[in-house]
Amino acid sequence: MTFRNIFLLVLLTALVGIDAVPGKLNDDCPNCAEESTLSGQMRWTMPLLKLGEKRYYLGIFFKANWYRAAQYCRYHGMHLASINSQEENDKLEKHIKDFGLGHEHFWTSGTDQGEEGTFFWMANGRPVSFENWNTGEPNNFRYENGEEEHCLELWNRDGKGLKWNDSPCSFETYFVCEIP
Ligand SMILES: [Ca+2]
Ligand SMILES: [Ca+2]
Repeated sequence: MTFRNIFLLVLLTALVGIDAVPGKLNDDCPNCAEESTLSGQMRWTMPLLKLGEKRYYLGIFFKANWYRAAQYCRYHGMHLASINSQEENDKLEKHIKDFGLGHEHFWTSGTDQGEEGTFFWMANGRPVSFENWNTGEPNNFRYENGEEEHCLELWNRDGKGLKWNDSPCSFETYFVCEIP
């Protein structure tokens, strides 16, 4: 195939694609939500996981340390997530797995920076009540550079699902925001 033919094929594909968009948008894009169901702020981002009055947003376009992730959520009118029940935990885990990201780490708003060993959700200021720690966590592991673990991540450490782990807050990974 000559370069010219390839060019024409690409052009034709583009034209057919444009023509097909208006009527077939939802068929072609099952994850797309109607604009009218989202606020203007969220219009161009992925749909949110809705749980009762609460909604979760997955920050998966870049990885960030805990502070940067928290700032990103705040900038967009959200907070890093809190997880307050088994139901929230299970549905959020399924949501993440459905995106094919069950092997990744995700920041939540949980932290014990204020008082070692006592975890709070920065999203709402409440102490962690429902718990889903992995075996042996939180262990406040101390690294060679002196940093200890004060920020709560979701991590499928041993194939048993997205359990909780305290991790160094400087670690850069994906994150979950929530809209209360
Ligand atoms: Ca700690
Ligand atoms: Ca840990």
